[in-house]
Amino acid sequence: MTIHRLLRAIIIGAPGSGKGTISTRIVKDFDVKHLSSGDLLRKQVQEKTEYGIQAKRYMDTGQLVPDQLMLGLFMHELKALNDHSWLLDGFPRTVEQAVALYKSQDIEVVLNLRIPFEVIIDRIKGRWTHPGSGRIYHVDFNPPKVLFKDDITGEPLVQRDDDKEETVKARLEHYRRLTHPVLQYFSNKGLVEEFSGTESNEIWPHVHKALSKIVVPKQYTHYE
Ligand code: G5P
Ligand code: MG
Repeated sequence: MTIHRLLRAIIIGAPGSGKGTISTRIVKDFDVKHLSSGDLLRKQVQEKTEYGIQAKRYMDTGQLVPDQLMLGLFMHELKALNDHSWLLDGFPRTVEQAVALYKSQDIEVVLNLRIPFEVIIDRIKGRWTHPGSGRIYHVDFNPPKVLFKDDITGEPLVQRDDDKEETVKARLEHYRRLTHPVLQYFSNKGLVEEFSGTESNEIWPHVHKALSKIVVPKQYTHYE
């Protein structure tokens, strides 16, 4: 008999490193809920909530949203996933966020995607997203079946407001300055697994293997 464990995982990487892309594959193969801080914020912006109105001006210039705002929003959403396995994408992004999370949750693994910065700008230029679901496409790497239309709903795809080249450069700089220390923090606790490469397809089997050591993939649980 297989013992079911809850997975508590974090995926970290620079803007455009493939966090969303790899997360989609993890959710497909493992019984885990994906919580993306960027998707959560974009939903608040779209719905013009108080959080969304405050967050938008930071997001549009590539800055991080202040910790207090982010912690209030994200930790509330996380509470709703108490009985589930989860994968956090884009959170924590500062040491203050990491400390708050670590104090309240048992983290099992931090997946760090190490992609050369040169590759990133090109990836982001070609990204199109479906705002309703957060589904991600890329004109070459992962094109939609019909150009600029979501595969599932047929609704129009959009480019993110913060995907302009200047804003991407600012996001990369904030990543370097504020998120590298988060990796150091988790590294000191022995939680970080590194995945280096230039292609998500090349990185994915290694991520799959690392997670399979912690929890059983979906396809195997069917036969119990
Ligand atoms: P987000 O939304 O967390 P970022 O900047 O961390 O945004 P982003 O841009 O969402 O990260 P990603 O998820 O790492 O990137 O990458 P992705 O979308 O999967 O892949 C990028 C593109 O490359 C896609 O088109 C994909 O199809 C393509 N691609 C993937 N793999 C390959 C490949 O192998 N080859 C090729 N050719 N293409 C590929 O945060 C946004 C903002 O929200 C705020 C901040 O303002 C932030 O800037 N925010 C926070 N602020 C404070 N604290 C937090 N915790 C915050 N979280 C978000
Ligand atoms: Mg993303």
